[in-house]
Amino acid sequence: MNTQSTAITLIGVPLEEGSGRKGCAMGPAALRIAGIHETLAELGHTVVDSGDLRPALASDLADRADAKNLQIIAGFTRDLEVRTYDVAAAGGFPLILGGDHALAMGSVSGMARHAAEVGRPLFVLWLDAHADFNSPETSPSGNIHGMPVAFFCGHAEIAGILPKDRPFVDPKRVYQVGIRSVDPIEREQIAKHGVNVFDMRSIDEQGVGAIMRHVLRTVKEANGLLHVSLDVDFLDPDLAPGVGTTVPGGATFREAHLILELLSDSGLVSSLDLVELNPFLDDRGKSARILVELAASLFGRRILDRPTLAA
Ligand code: B3U
Ligand code: MN
Ligand code: MN
Repeated sequence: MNTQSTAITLIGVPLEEGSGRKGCAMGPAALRIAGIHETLAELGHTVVDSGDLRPALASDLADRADAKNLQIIAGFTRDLEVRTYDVAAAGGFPLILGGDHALAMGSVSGMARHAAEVGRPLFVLWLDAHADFNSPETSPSGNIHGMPVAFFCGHAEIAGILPKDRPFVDPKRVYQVGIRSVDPIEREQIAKHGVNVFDMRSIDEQGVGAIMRHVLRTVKEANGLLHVSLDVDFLDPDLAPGVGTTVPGGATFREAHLILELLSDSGLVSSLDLVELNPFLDDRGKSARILVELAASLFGRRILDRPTLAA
């Protein structure tokens, strides 16, 4: 990916109803103001901005207290699943501008449908302070942005959002990095289902280089596709304050860049979510700008040219 030109389609998802507070709906606008389109185009890629999703309410579903704003979120999920699938099936790279993390129910499900169609396994790299593996039964908040991983793995039963026959992601192909806030039942669930978790302690002990080389080797050996979902709260709050659920002790600027650079070198990444940016809580666009810088690292920006390190 670092040398070749990629056909990137930006998909704006102004969703905030999954997060329990307002502000993430301004995320796509802030990422555009921070120059996401221009930055990636300057790196030599073909970038098309397909605008923001404006889905209809899923009025066939009943709203419920244990999965808040279900009609709104299901509408976004359905539209984003189709949009993501269409871009990937046409050979493009879907880059989702969030929006809260509930949107990953749509983007990852769309990529899972594409992966199944081309006969390759889908892997997911979840860069987040949270495991997002709750279900309506286990969630302490009812906020759907804490449920997308369990949803796309088929373990959060929120019936009727997507067709019953959709493909699920195997939780053993989900790699979570940066985790430092997990609810008690969630902890049991991720262990039970075999999600691969590299918490902050793993990062401190092993370093992100070793972790990423392990993940990338696994994806490569399986000839997999890799979807990356980057939650702003993966980063340390000093670096990126523009998020509703800051958790101290997050990834540093250099750790985050190294991850994106190694992903870029691998050429394995098929799709990306940038999520949970809340411009209302940000400090003069700082967090939006960092997300754009990280996307630039994924799409080939380098301090210096260097030979690709063997995995
Ligand atoms: N695990 C908690 C909190 C949370 C999850 N994701 C975020 N916050 N951003 C929950 O409500 O599920
Ligand atoms: Mn998240
Ligand atoms: Mn999070």
